[in-house]
Amino acid sequence: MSGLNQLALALDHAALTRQAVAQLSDQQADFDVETAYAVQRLLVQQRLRRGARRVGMKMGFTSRAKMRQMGVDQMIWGRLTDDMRLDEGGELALDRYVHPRAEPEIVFLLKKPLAGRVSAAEAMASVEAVAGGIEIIDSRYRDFRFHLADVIADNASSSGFLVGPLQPASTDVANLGIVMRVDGRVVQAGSSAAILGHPVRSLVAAARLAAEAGEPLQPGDLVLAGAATEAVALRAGMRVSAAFQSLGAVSFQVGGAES
Ligand code: OOG
Ligand code: MG
Repeated sequence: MSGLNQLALALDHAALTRQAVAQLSDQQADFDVETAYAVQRLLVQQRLRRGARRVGMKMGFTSRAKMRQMGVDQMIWGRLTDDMRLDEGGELALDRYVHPRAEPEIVFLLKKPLAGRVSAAEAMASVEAVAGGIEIIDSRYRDFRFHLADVIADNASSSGFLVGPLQPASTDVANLGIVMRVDGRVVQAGSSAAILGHPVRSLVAAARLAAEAGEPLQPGDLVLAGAATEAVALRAGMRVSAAFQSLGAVSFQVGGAES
């Protein structure tokens, strides 16, 4: 366990100091997915010890666009904590990250526990509200490059998130147009259908994976279903927005114009 803790501490340190590190799989030949999730758990435990609170989970690589962009072909998940949440319309401090990117997300807010193998109907019955959102991802690895196990250990690149206006759970999220803009210019466009064919399938998978990890989804948890489009690299001064058909829009400003 202490070896895994060392790896978790190295990633935690990288995040705190904004200094990218080498991929763990470069240092350990047998670094596999199971080991990587154990490291992720220890990494997030560090943050919980510093006072952060668990608020849900994020799914990753649930769309072809994301898999293609990052060269990874398997679904992954990570843990969300309250200190990762940014205010809608607020400012992102660029110097808190290594090389952050933004991507549009469909967000589920749960009103009931959801655990194990559930149907899409059961999953939707546990949803309190849905929303459009933006995830800030930031790899702690050099050049934002990694193999599957590396990104899992790094909490699936998760770094921040914004949640747009909450909409009734009855809102149909099957095939919603999504447009991401930087300074008013369209930089990504897609459909929520790109997320496993329907974002609820991501919630179904989240329920199973969270239960398998012994941390079943709870009322009040947020679940990010995974981006439907590629992520966009953030630069000082950018105004980033994501508009979702039926769900409304969410935006933020990239601050910290360093010279
Ligand atoms: C990993 C995170 C993937 C998504 O929405 O697919 C993800 C990464 O791209 O670095 O959050
Ligand atoms: Mg994401």
